[in-house]
Amino acid sequence: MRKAVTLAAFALILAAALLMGACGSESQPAQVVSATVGSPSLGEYSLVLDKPSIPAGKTRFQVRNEGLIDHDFIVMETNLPPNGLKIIANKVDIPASGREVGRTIVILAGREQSVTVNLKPGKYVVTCNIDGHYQEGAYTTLEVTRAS
Ligand SMILES: [Cu+2]
Repeated sequence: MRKAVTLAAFALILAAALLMGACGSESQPAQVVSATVGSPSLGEYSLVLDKPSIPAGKTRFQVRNEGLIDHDFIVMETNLPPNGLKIIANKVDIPASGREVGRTIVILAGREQSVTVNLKPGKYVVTCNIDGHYQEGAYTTLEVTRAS
């Protein structure tokens, strides 16, 4: 009996500790944006987000490559028009085009990766930067608004 009470008390303390951890500022949950590159319906060189506009803050991009070839995913803050990024050696010249805030490594066909970034309000372009893919249309815009 005494042992059961001790166990119950221990479980309560553990639950309280877990709850406190979950509410701590360091474990602030990220909002999630789903990205699809190489969608079969939109084409191998398509990149779409499930939301065109999100509030500022910690954001996890969950990127799925539904194509038949490799792709990657770069998040860049830029005031250039999305179809007007600078090109060097058949790829987007990231430093000349804006400020990179995050990227995945190469995502193999059929695989998924995530990248978590802290986004400030502004205009962003997300693009695949495998040779020639941006020029084929594998990019889209993201607007980040002030968090309410
Ligand atoms: Cu690509």
